[in-house]
Amino acid sequence: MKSGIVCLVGRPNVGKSTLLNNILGQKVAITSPKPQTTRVNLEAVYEDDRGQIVFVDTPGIFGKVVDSLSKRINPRAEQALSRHVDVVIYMVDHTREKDFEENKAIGIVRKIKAPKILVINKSDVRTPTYIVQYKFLEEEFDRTIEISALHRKNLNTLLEAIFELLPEGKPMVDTKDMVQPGLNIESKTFLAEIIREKAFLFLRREVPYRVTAIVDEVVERGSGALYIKARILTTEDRYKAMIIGAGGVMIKEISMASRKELETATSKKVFLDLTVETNEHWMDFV
Ligand SMILES: Nc1nc2c(ncn2[C@@H]2O[C@H](COP(=O)(O)OP(=O)(O)OP(=O)(O)O)[C@@H](O)[C@H]2O)c(=O)[nH]1
Ligand SMILES: [Mg+2]
Repeated sequence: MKSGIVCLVGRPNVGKSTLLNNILGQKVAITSPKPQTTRVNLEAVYEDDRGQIVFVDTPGIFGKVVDSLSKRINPRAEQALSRHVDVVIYMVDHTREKDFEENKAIGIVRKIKAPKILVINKSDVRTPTYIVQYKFLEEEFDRTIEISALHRKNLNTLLEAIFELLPEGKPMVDTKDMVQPGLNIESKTFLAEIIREKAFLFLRREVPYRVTAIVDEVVERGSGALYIKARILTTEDRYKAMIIGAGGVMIKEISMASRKELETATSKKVFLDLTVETNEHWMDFV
């Protein structure tokens, strides 16, 4: 059987986390239309009768590192690649021009010796397209595959290619005792990520980059329902006011959307107690 570590890298927003979720057939990573949604390297295990793949989803490689959050996040893709990796998936979005940021990401990938697959994502979108700019990269890669991560197009072809390039070996992770699909994060962190995804969705401009979410308590009530106590942390009082919104409309929207998805994720009825707090140091713990 085949087994190994497959690292997903690329610019922000190309669809890395969407691909991971749709290969696993289960949401493990949050996604959003805003760049730098993923903040930490996330591992998740895929298994079938061909073997086992440990996928590592990484934060998008940002061109201009301006604020302290992206300074912390940006080196993480490179850190994931500096560990042992069996196959690198370099994902590009053909609907965006190949610019300075892309070249920076390519420079990082070029240094890696492992077999590489160029994945051209968002094939469901016809225009605009800059696919010609990306086709030039083909010769540097072992395979080039066009997919639509969102619409699950060509994912089997991609999996075939990954298994071909992976070495023969024993499974690296014992998923028997783990909650499928063998995520490397705790369940409270996973639930907090769902809340952060909804904050990302509703908040505008720089505010999504000034927030994080923490789950403090998960208690199962007698009725089988879950009581979840969580906080959204932000750096300044003025952001706190925006997150709460006039008459509390914004926090209500974030809470409602979060609760709905927390119920799907846990298959339980959820009571969510969500508050907003100013804490200028939260970035130190991300
Ligand atoms: N049309 C289309 N949109 C896609 C496709 N794949 C992903 N997207 C969208 O692209 C946006 C970014 O997706 P993510 O999966 O969060 O991207 P990412 O590469 O993980 O981004 P970072 O975590 O910020 O690095 C989301 O709005 C997705 O719905 C696709 O195949 N087609
Ligand atoms: Mg992501």
